[in-house]
Amino acid sequence: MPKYFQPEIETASREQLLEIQNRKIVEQVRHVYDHVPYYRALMQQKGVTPEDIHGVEDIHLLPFLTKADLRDSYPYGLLGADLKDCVRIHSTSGTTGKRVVAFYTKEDVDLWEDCCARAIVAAGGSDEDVCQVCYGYGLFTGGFGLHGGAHKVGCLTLPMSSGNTARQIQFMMDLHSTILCCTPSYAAYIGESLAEQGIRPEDNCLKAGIFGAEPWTEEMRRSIEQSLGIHAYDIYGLTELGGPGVAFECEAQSGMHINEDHFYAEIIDPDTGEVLPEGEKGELVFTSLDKRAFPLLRYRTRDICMLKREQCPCGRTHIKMCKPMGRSDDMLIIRGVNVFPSQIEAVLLSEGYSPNYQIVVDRVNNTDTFDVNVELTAGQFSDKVSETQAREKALEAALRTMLGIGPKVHLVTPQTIARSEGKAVRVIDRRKLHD
Ligand code: DLL
Repeated sequence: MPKYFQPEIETASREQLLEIQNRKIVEQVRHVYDHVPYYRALMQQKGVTPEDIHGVEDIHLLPFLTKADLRDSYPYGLLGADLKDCVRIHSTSGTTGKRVVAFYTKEDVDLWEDCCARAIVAAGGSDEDVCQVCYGYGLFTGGFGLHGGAHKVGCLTLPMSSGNTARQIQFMMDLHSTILCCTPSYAAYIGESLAEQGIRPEDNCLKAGIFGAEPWTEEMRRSIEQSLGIHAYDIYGLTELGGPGVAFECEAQSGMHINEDHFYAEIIDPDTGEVLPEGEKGELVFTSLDKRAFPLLRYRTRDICMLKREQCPCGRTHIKMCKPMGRSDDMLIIRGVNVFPSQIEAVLLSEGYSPNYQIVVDRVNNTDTFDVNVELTAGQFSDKVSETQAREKALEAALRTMLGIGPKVHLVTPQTIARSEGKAVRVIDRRKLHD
C-alpha cells in the first residue's frame, strides 16, 4: 500500500522545499502583478514591486488580502487568468451576503485534487478502497475536492453528496465503503444512526474517515472513531484557497501537514499584522504559490492557529498546523456552512424587521441547532398564531436563500430580547468546541 501520494515532494528536505517555494513565489508575484490590477494597486500603495521579492523571506513585504478585498473585487477583480482558461468556480458566503467566488484553471483543479489525494493516501487510502464522499457537491468545495482526490488515488468513488442518511448507510453497507469523507458532525450523526439500526461498528467495512470544514475536538474524534470503528483524520481548507486539502492529518493524528509546495503559511498578530515566530498563536495567513486563476497572496483566513515544524513519524516533512482554535472575526460555522451575523441582520432589515435579534447555536446529538429570535415591533405584533407562524416561515425562507442553511425563526414579543449596555449580544453559541 502506498504511504504517500507524491513521495518526493511530501518527504522533501527542508532545503528542497525552500528552493521550490522561493522559485514559485517569485513567479507568482510577477503573475499577480501582471494580471491582477487590484493587487497591483495594493502593492504600489505599499511601494513594493515584483523585483523586491526574491523568495519567501520577502513575503512579509507584500500587502495582506482580506475578505473585504474579496467582497470589493467581486466577482472578477482578483481573477488572475483569462476567463476562457478557467474551467470551474466554487463559492462560499461572504460577510455581507456577497459571495466569494473562486476560479480555477485546469491546472488549478489538478493541483487541488493532488492535495486531496495526498490526504486520502495519508489516511491509508489506495486504489483498493471504496471512498464515500458525503460532503456537499455543488458550489461548496468539499464534495468535488475529495471526489477529485479519490479519483486520483484510484478509489472506487461514491459521489453521495450530503444528506439522505438512510441512503448513505445503505450504500455504505452494500458497497462496502472503506473511507468516509464528510463533516465531523455528520460522521457522528451517521454513527448514531447506525447504532439506532442495530448495526455495530464491526459490521461495516469502514477503516478511515476524512473530516473537516468545521471545528471539532479530540473528544469528538474519539467518539466518532468508536461509533464507526475507524481512524478519523482532520482536513483543513477554505474556498478562497481552492477548498479542502490545504492541510491534512497523517497517521500521527497530531496536527495537519500544510501542503507547503502549494501554500506558504504565516502566523500574524491579528491586531497589528506583525508576523509572529513559529510556535506562537495568531491568525493564519496563506499565500497560494501556484494557483493561477485565483492567486491570493497573504490572505488573512481569520482562523486562529499555531504552526509547528517537527519531525513527524509519518516521514512527511511539511510543517503542521494545529486544529484551528477559533476565529478573529464573528463567522460561525453551522452544520459546515459559514454564517456571518451581518448577513442575518441584512435579511431582517430588508424584510422590515427590527435589528433586535439573537442567534442561538447549540449542538444536540452531534448536530448543530440554529435558532434566530427576532423581536417584533409594537406595530408588527399580532396575537393571531397563524399569522405569526406564516411570518416565521417566510423569514426562514428568506434566511435560507441568503445563507444556504435554514434557521428556526422565532418571532418574539416587543422588548423581550435583553438589551445590552455595551455591545449587543447577538450570538449565543452553546457548543463546546474547544477543550
Ligand atoms: O470548509 C473547505 C473544506 C471542505 C475543508 C471540506 C475541509 C473539508 P469554506 O466553506 O470556505 O471551506 O470554510 C472555510 O472553515 O476558514 C475554517 O474556519 C473552517 N474550517 C475548514 N476546515 C476546518 C477544520 C471549507 N478542519 C473555513 N477544522 C475555514 C476547523 C475548519 N475549521
